[in-house]
Amino acid sequence: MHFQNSYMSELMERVIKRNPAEPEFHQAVWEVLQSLAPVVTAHPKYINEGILESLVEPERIIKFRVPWEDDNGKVQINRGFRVQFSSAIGPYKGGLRFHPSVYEGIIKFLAFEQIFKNSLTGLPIGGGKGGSDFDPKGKSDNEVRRFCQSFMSELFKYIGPDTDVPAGDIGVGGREIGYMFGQYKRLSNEFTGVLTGKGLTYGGSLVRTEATGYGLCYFTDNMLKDVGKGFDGATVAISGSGNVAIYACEKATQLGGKVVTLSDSNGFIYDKNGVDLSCVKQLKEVERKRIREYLVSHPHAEYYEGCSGVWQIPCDIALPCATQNEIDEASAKALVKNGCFAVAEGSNMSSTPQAVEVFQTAGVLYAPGKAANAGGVATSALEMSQNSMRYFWSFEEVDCKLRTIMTDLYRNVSGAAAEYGVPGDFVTGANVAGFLKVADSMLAYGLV
Ligand code: NDP
Ligand code: 2IT
Repeated sequence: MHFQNSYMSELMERVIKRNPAEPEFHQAVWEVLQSLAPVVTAHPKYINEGILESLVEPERIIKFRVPWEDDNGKVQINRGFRVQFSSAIGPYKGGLRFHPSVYEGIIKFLAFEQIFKNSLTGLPIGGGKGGSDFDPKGKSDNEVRRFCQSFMSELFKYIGPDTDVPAGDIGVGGREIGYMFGQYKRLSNEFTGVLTGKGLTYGGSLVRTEATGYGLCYFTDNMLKDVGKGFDGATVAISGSGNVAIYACEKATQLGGKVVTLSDSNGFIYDKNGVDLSCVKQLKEVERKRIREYLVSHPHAEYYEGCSGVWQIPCDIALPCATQNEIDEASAKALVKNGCFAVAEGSNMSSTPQAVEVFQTAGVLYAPGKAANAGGVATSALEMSQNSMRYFWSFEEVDCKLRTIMTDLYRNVSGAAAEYGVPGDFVTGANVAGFLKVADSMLAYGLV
């Protein structure tokens, strides 16, 4: 983690010291600070007013015990978190992740990235994230319900439609949001848009389910068009087989691409004929089975154990949609060697810093998650708008707004990269454009 700028270097050291043993958070902060050096050099006010020191310190961290009873009557204890990182431009907004790997450092990195992502959407939403080390895998519906109700019994004290609006992320989909919304409504005696990703019968928005994956493809399509390319006829490798991966696969296919891979934490499938998405939806959304089961009805496809092998499959476009740091340097080199010309991140911080360097050095179009996957949270903000208006837009209306948001976002990011002398560097573009709106709001408030 080297910096040209000594102020940035000292700030990074301070972040590492004050947040020990949180490598994902350090990585996320480092990536932003190294992009911002030219901005603070041109505008010393951000340093003089302490904006960067404020920005790396969450406004509030909530950490709590979540007791629940399993189907055998045994008491289980998990940890719950909500990191309310920045409310500079709107209520804290960001998903909840339920996964055994969750600890404070993961939630902090996600909440930090969310500040810039949410700013890039152009909508009035601040940055937050939460979750638990609860593992929904293998749990019965009743166990998931008891966990979600207990989680919300504590979290409800700290959130609200104008304060903090959580949503889904890994391990949190429609079922979990339903249980949590029901519990919030009971405890607060209010029917408000306190969560997004709600079911369509109780205040959810059309397109929210599809939004992250669709938005990822809209962003990628804009990025490709700028260099005279497109999805049409391209071979696409996608990792993951959850919410983001499924709808990225759907839209990439609609745009003329052929998606040949999907994965889960056990392994990946390779279907050279193009993935049969209706089968994957049935397996993953309805039956909650493993991706290897795809071969039962598609025996011509191949299945390999382990996740990282998915990046060895030759492709033109790679869309990582599983989890952080899923593309390391070796995987990045394999992608480049096999002729991949574009990587756009559906997952947050999909690539290690070494992998990003490989892509940028090789001239691969590379879009970081905080820009490319912003369609999910943007549509959450549209859900909030509809809830505030007590109104409901059609699928076409929301999809059209999402498409416009992703096109504007791409232009904004690409314009900021060009303005700061690094055209095509979407990491710098996203960090700079996301930062300026938040930082200028903080300046307006005075001491923050
Ligand atoms: P889901 O829980 O629906 O799906 C997650 C997928 O990724 C599953 O296939 C899962 O496999 C796999 N996965 C999760 N953790 C790991 C791991 N440690 N190693 C390998 N594979 C793993 O989550 P989403 O699709 O919602 O989220 C995917 C990514 O997209 C995350 O990084 C999330 O932060 C990001 N994102 C999500 C948004 C949303 O709206 N949902 C918005 C923007 C970004 P398995 O089933 O085996 O665990
Ligand atoms: O990472 C993300 O942007 C999300 N998980 C979605 C957040 C949201 O509030 O919709």
